[in-house]
Amino acid sequence: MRILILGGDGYLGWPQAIYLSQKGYDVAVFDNLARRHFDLKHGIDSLLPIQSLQRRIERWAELTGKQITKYHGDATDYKALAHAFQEFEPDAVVHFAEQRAAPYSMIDREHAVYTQYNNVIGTLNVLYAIKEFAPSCHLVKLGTMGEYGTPNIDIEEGFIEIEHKGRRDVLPFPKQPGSFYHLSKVHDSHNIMFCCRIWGIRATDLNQGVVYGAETYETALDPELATRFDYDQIYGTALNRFCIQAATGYPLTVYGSGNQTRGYINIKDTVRCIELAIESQPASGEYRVFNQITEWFSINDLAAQVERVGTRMGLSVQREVVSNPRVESENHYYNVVHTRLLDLGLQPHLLDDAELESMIALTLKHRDRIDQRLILPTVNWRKAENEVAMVERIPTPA
Ligand code: NAD
Ligand code: USQ
Repeated sequence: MRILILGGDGYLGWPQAIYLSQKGYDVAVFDNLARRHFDLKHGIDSLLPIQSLQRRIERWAELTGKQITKYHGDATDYKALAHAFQEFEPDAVVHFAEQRAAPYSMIDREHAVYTQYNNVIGTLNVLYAIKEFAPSCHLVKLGTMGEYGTPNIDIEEGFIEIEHKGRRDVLPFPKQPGSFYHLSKVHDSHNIMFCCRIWGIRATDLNQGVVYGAETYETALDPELATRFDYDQIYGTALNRFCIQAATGYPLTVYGSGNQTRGYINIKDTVRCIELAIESQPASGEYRVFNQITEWFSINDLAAQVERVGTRMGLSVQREVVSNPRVESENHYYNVVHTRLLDLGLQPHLLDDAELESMIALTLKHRDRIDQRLILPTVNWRKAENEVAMVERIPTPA
């Protein structure tokens, strides 16, 4: 099968590309390098040194003899996307190519508009490209668990059966997202479901939880195959940040009460979930939703685990309560149905001490690259205009 990976230079897209290539799929990656531009502009960097996309692809070919096709393009540019679809003729397209940081989308109007334009228009273009050039191509789209928010009932897998005034229906699960970024995913989901209905497109919307981990089996084959590992206040996610904080003696940044609970998944499971989605193609016109998590934790649970493992490794790990910059429920019910990927054969890598130890050890190895000035959050959900300069003012690490 021919798989086109949009956003194939990112944290998840690159490991996905080499995972599928290793499995014998014919892979192409498409990316506008927006993340690399963001890093350059704001003086931030991945904890693990990463090679250019060109060099990564060359190194992969040197090591395995397998070729990956590269397209430099922007998903909001229909011509560029159309070219990739026409030339590569994908059987499935895996769509990672979005602005994915909630804090970024909450900086100010400009960043909110960029996020929603980039994500919603990019996805709309992908839907049109499938319709026009590859009508039987399966869209595997990265959604997010945050589309659902934190309702006081179990979160079902995309749909909920409702009885209302004596009548019954199965309807999309209510959405209560918590940032302009998470909202962009909700808008995408609606557009995808609509296009499945009107054009017969086949799609899988993967509502993925927070991903953690620095390596997959393929990226660990060679340092030049490493994927990015973000720890800054904009792109770094909770557990990844806690590991680098433990490694540098920075207090763990628990926002608010720390009782916020989220679904989590190891990056090694992400790549497998996408393969499972690709292998189990939906029918024409079918819109499927899978909840792509393997377990859930509160922020306090995560902090406690990092404290315990870090202390055992001889580190002095402390916790700091940071006034929550986000508007989010800090004490809430959380129970998520997530059986569809397990039914397809997912065997989860659950978070254990060995995994945490290897993440902390990896960050210790690259400790010199950590710039502590990037850690503390300055983007506040309550302000319409955060100082954009808060990112731009950060000096480039020496
Ligand atoms: P990332 O920022 O590391 O990678 C995204 C890639 O897409 C980048 O290489 C970027 O340059 C590219 N890109 C962005 N907009 C583009 C456009 N318009 N055209 C072409 N390329 C574009 O993010 P990631 O962590 O790899 O996330 C990938 C996807 O998975 C995103 O859609 C994200 O919302 C979703 N997701 C991520 C997580 C997580 O914890 N990382 C969790 C759930 C869902
Ligand atoms: N948090 C802390 N301390 C930190 C960072 C975060 O307490 O230093 C808290 C946040 O307040 C929030 C939770 O941790 O309650 C998760 O925040 P996060 O930054 O780890 O993740 P989030 O902003 O939700 O976004 C990430 C990815 C996004 C993906 C999403 C999955 O960046 O692309 O869509 O996880 S989900 O949350 O399930 O929607």
